[in-house]
Amino acid sequence: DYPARLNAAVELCDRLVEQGHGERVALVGNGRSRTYRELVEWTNRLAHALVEELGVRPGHRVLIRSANNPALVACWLAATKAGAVVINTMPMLRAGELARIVDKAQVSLALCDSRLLEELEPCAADSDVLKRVVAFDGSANHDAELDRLALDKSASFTAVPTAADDVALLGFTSGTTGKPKATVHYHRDLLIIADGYAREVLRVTPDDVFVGSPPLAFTFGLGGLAIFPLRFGATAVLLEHATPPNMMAIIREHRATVVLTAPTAYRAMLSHLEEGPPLDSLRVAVSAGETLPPPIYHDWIRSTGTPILDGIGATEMLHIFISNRLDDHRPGCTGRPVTGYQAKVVDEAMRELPRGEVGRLAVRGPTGCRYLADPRQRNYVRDGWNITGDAFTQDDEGYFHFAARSDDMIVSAGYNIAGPEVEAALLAHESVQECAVIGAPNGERGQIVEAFVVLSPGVEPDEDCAHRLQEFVKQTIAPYKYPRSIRFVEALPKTATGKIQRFRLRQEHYP
Ligand code: 3SK
Repeated sequence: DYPARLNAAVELCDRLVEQGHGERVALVGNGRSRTYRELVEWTNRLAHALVEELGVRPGHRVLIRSANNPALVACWLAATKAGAVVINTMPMLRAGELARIVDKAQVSLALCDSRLLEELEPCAADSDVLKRVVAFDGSANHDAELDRLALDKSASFTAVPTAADDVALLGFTSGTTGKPKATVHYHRDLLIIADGYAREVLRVTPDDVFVGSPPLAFTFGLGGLAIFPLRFGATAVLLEHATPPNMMAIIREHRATVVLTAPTAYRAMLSHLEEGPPLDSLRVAVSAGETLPPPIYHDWIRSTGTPILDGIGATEMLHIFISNRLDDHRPGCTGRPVTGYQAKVVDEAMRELPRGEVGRLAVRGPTGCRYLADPRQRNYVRDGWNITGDAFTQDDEGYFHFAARSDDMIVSAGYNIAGPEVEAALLAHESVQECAVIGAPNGERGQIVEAFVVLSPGVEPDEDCAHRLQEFVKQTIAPYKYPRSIRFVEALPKTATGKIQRFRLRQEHYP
């Protein structure tokens, strides 16, 4: 239950000071720590600058462009306090991609880390809607335009008393298909994901220290590295370059308790684990974005002694809606719905399938799914259920198991083969660093399983190796699933958030 009027930014910083957390560290990044009290004062000065100097009014769309750092969080909270609708964007986006976002979201003001102006300025020059780009200093020196505008402003600010269901955030998703959609989220939604998933599944307390790799521009990162710690008076350590070695260094230095990242990064961390002291401050690892292969699940628990919780989320739903639990986690299993969410496995006609059968995963819950002015709403949302792009099964005990992205299901000689299952089998081989499996057209079998494999350092990409991997897969899963074709590649195509884009492999190799 939330009051009819609430401003999420107030609940995520001012409220914590009222609750006595004022002197606790809220954010660490770029060599500095900020307490909750400092964060409130910082966001209030910025909010004054936004309203008084830059003319921000409730409902205005404000784009933020930055890597993960405290200044980004401060700008997001300040714009939210001013009643604006925020669009956080990935630092690696190019002018053309930014232009599509500006246009779709009707962005009138952009706040940009001064180191990232290059791609945004041409986009603003060509835009009819984007009136102003204002730089802030993400590196904590505070000498960019926005910092100067905020400098002499009051440290108190009365936040706009937004309604709980006023729009606070637009999350852009390209999914794995490459056609971006904007998803609409209310002030209330930002609190629901903390009061649901973070409280129930992660059991966050003020003593927690969060670290991780997802960009704050991706709602996985915004939730996991800003909303969750701030809601509970905990600490977030923000890294502009969250490589696996950097994350490990931060876990050790700041005694981090919660880490959030994707399976590939866990795999990389595991391979460096021996090189330093144990990661013994951790109490939980969150894996999402891609399904967690069982070998990584087992190795992580064996090597660190901490649970690794696989879960599935979506920008459409804001955050994770099915998850394993601290006291109930299983390999190769995505878990059960987070309280407040319902999930089912359906066929094309939205009929619920019997347990054990593979179908489309549908989810509904308090945080989604609403697309901004997009005719695809009709395809993806039916009777309030969001039809995800994933194929799942539900077992007799009610647990959900990932089968494939719906478009990753391979049909070969009448067999339905889930590409990710073959990937998991390949990944269990020490020679395989990363891989992606697609269906390749084949005259005889309709499709054959084809694997694109990035080999571990030092392994020769020859026929012998391909043969070894094929035999290994046949020994691991049903032999008909083995990759009849293996291509060795240097890297795999990925989205900005690190999801493997199998559709691009299909397009490139089988146009
Ligand atoms: O897995 C995802 O794609 C995701 C998206 C948004 C929020 C959280 C997650 C895990």
